[in-house]
Amino acid sequence: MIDDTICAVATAHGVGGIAIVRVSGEEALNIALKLTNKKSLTPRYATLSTLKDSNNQILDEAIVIYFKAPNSYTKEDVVEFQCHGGLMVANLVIKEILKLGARVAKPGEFTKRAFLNGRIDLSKAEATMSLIEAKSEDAALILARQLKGELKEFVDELREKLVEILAFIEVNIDYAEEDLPNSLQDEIKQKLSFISNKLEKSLNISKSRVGLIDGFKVAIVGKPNVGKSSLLNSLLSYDRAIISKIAGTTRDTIEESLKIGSHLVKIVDTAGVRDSKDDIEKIGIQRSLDAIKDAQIIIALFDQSRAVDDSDMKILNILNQYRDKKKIFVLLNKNDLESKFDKKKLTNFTPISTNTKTSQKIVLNLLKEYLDTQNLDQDIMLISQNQIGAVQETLNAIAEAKTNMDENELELFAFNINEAIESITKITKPFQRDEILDKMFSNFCLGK
Ligand SMILES: Nc1nc2c(ncn2[C@@H]2O[C@H](COP(=O)(O)OP(=O)(O)OP(=O)(O)O)[C@@H](O)[C@H]2O)c(=O)[nH]1
Ligand SMILES: [Mg+2]
Repeated sequence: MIDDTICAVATAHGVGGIAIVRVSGEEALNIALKLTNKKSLTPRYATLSTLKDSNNQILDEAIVIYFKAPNSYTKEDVVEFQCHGGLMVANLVIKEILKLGARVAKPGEFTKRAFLNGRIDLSKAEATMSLIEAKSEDAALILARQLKGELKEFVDELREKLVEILAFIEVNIDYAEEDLPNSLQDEIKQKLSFISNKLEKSLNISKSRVGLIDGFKVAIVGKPNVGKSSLLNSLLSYDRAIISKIAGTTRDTIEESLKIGSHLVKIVDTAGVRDSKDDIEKIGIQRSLDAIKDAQIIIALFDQSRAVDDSDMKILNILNQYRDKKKIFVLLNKNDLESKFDKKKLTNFTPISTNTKTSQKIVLNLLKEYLDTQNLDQDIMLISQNQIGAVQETLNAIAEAKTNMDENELELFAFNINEAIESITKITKPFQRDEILDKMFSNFCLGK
């Protein structure tokens, strides 16, 4: 039972026009009445009011709004004070509220209460948290859809199907003398495949599109001196990386963020990949390989003014290794110089001819075109490790259930389906211990 009253500044902690102080709990209204010196506050009405402390000292002129339980963010009585901006005034008001019996809220505690009081499910709570930190329009749009309950509906629908299967099988465990007829087994297995296909699809989409939320990683790779850093600089429109004609100039990966249309990308310039005996260069090259592994998009550069060599072939091997897993763009750079490069070596890829002067526009267009196709509205995205883990567990339980069905182990089958139901429910209503919830909600920001 939650019986204490919490308060916090709910707006960003910086300079701004207004600062909102939020109070939630049984004492919220009482505290507001004392601060405003009023007898009552009409729910959902904005009232301009002078806030005074117990010594009748004026703290601020504020807009006060009372949200009567259960029609509030937390389902408790909530009062919000829109104070004049800057933290000084808000802190004075908070100090007085503390004297009147509230305590300072922990990060995410308002949202935690909303969850515990059953106003939102966990998928919405997680979306709220991420939305606060959303860095791109893509992310904001996906999260807004989760806030509307899209993921919850998806989970509820699949959960219901699992519950039906469980109910059916439990009846049959009790009554069936013999094994389940094959036709029934097939029907159940089909239903399970329908569920696991849907889950697998959303898992794969979420993996391939993590970039929509966190920003896509784009790695610029190639052997030394092909013009990788020159490309980074032209994409960023400023001289971020050192460029020189000495091969091996970039020693460490350089990562910078860039907005392309509604998308956020992190561009990583890497050390040129070649066989090297230099210890530091070797570390740099290992980092280049790690960056390639991490990225969803690879821009591979080749220098067409030089003949293909072993280092180019090394890069080509790496590209072939990731061909099905990542989006790869191949650029034949330095096309302002005479060509000595044998294009036939680049089988499997369609190289685009560039030089430092033309590549900015070409690459930005390629990236934008590709990223625009990634934000498909109809797909259900998973946005957190909690959600991805829950779907993975559900899939494992369903796979085991199918095996047990094949072996006619109906008791075990029922056990697996139960597990699947519990796992998928973790996305919306986890039956987890307090400390796990505490950990999740403490990632929230203060006042939310
Ligand atoms: N002619 C010509 N020169 C270029 C072009 N792009 C880059 N260069 C030159 O090539 C040299 C190497 O460029 P960088 O951008 O430092 O190459 P890099 O791939 O980052 O090299 P490392 O950091 O050593 O791996 C510099 O002298 C650039 O001015 C191009 O399109 N045409
Ligand atoms: Mg470089």
